[in-house]
Amino acid sequence: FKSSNTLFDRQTMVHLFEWKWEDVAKECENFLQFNGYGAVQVSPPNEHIMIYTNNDVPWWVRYQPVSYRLNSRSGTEAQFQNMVDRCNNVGVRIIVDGVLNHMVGVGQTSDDPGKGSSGTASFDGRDGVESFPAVPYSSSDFHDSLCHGDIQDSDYQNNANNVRNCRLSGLLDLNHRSSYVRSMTTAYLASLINMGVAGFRLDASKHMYPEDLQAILEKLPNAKANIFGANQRPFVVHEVIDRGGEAIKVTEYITIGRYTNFNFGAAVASAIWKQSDVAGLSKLGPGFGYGNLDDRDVLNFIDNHDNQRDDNPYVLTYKNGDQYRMGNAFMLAWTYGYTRVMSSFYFNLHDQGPPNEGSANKYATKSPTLNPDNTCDAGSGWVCEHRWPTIRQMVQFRAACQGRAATEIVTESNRLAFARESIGFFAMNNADSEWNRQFDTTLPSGSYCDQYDGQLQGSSCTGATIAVDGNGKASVRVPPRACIAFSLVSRIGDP
Ligand code: ARE
Ligand code: CA
Repeated sequence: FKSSNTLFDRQTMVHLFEWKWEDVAKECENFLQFNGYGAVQVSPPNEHIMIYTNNDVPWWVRYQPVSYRLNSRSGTEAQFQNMVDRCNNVGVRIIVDGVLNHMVGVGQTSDDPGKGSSGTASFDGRDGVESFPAVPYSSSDFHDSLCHGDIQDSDYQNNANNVRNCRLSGLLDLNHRSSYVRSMTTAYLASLINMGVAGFRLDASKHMYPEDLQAILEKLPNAKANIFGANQRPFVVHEVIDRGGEAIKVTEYITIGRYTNFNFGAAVASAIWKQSDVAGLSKLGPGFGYGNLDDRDVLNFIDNHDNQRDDNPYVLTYKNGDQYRMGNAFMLAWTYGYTRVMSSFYFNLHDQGPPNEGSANKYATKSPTLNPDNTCDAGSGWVCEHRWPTIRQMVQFRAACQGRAATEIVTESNRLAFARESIGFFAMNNADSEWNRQFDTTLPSGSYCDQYDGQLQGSSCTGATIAVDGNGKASVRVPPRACIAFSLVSRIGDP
């Protein structure tokens, strides 16, 4: 379950958070395939509750399944299949956010009564009723007999069983020890694999026993051979938040896939905020601080849709502007793990949903629109970090450097540079003065275009150019609090 199932030179995925299937399909065709992106993590495709409040639909309705029918705010089953096919056709894979731990919340408010018929399926999630006829699940499929209440904050440190058997913020907790629940969840994931998806981000894996997940995952078919080749297992990344001090540890999940490495974004943010030194990031990999396991165990990212919404986030987000660019550039230049770029919509409030078309159109999700420079129009409400010039260039840099070690590592106070063995060179200067120095780039002689603040357009460069001599040496000026990146794909004058 570890292999990303992407094309060899496309080693980055993007989370197109809350995008509609039709828009994802277009993005694969028009942008992702040309910029080194290998896969898209999509929002949960399952049918979910709908809550209308303050002229909005909160984003998190997607995490409250009412059935496994593929009918969601992002589109219908037919639109989902069309997206999977069109993305696969251009070599971009679809990773589904699978919500298996729970169904809906018990519901306490008039906005959210916990029952109804939001899409095609009726359901009643009220405590003790717990009926989901379109799966079907009934009250005996939930954990109430083991724990009839919510996970408490202290359980995270002290009580692994409560974290797994009690309700995550009021969400009805399925019992995956039951062979019936296992067969329903396996069938859901299997149907997605048979539609051509490459794998899963499994939501809230921490809240399910690894042995139960293993039993579910072992029964899955291989990824479709006509797309992925023979005998390929689906990719699985477990959402397990473990930054140390937890009763449940990421090590419990590494035999059944990768885990979401929340320690990575925390380390990068602290270095860029100068709480530590970016020179230390030259050790960011297996064994760096707590929770950074092997390359093949981790999915690394700067921020995700949850921690970007924290009050005072401990990670960089799009709201940090240039510092966010630096963090992503480092992640994409560095060798560690499989990487994920976050793509957001603008928000002020935690619950705020994606841009919508208002009451007349039942708050349907809006499509992003583009500026002439191929970034997203902020007026459409979408941030599209994955289209920021620096980030899209660095994803191409990563694609070009795939399989190449980081060598010629140079560190100074608040500074770090390294080569990616005869393919690329990256320098990060987090000091307040210019970093002016000769480096061994390992690159063939030639003139290169900076991919951090520029790009190659035909044979001209919109940013700084760097001359590499016959010995691979170059004098590089890295502006304060910025980076320089160049690679064979930004060599000027190449045919
Ligand atoms: C919503 C309302 C709640 C209401 C509930 C039920 O906000 O007030 O009680 O519905 O009616 C998302 C939102 C939730 C939302 C939920 C369902 O974030 O606000 O609840 O959808 O609609 C823990 C888990 C981790 C989880 C995070 C958020 O371990 O798995 O909390 N992350 C995933 C998704 C979320 C999603 C869910 C799970 C639920 O990425 O987007 O929730 O499907 C420590 C611990 C962590 C813990 C963290 C936060 O760091 O180590 O384990 O994460 O604190 O509590
Ligand atoms: Ca559980």
